[in-house]
Amino acid sequence: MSVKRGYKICLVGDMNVGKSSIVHRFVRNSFSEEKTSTLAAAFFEKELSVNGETVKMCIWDTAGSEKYRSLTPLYFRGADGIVLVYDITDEKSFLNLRTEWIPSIRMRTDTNMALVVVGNKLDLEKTGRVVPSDEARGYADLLNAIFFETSAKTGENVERIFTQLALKIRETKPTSNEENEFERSVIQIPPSSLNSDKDIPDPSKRRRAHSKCTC
Ligand SMILES: Nc1nc2c(ncn2[C@@H]2O[C@H](COP(=O)(O)OP(=O)(O)OP(=O)(O)O)[C@@H](O)[C@H]2O)c(=O)[nH]1
Ligand SMILES: [Mg+2]
Repeated sequence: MSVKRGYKICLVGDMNVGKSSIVHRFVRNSFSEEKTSTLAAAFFEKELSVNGETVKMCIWDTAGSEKYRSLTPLYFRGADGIVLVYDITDEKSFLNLRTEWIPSIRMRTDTNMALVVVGNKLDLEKTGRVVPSDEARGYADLLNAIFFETSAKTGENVERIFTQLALKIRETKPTSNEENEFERSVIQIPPSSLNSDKDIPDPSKRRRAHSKCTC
């Protein structure tokens, strides 16, 4: 089956909410209890079959750390879909979607951006939940976003984030990222930012390294 579309997806949210764990579960079907904070961003690819069509998901897993906050928009600009992650056991991470992440996204992307709100660490529901499902679902509805609660630890609902997002992108952008739109979403990092931290990956170089990616 040939790959026809590539969708650029970006995960954002506070530190430790489980963005990398969600991506690792989705791409490698693995999970680690260890805390390994992402430096700036990490890139992953995975093909998905959506309604009989193969779609390549090109995923930027960004860092939640304040240190990299000013760089995150460089990764979600030009994205086809954004996954906003909070931790159901950490109220601040949910409040920050409203006060920080959504305003930052709204300032820099078009209002039709396909969004998913994800409450992660569902396996801790019985002992640690502080964000009620209804409240988070209500907020997602206001944003016209898809809503899931997930556990990267058990894998619950993780794949559904990406399949539902791919379907939503296809509905809203039926011709998004065909081969001839390859250059559309090249990310430019200002040289001044690159000089400030050697750990920061240059997304445009990364894209060249993954030259088969169509997004
Ligand atoms: N119980 C439980 N722990 C999780 C889950 N997802 C992630 N964790 C743990 O939460 C911690 C942080 O996970 P990460 O995936 O590194 O979080 P992150 O959002 O990528 O963090 P930054 O890269 O710093 O922004 C790790 O110790 C994970 O093992 C989950 O679904 N359930
Ligand atoms: Mg991470």
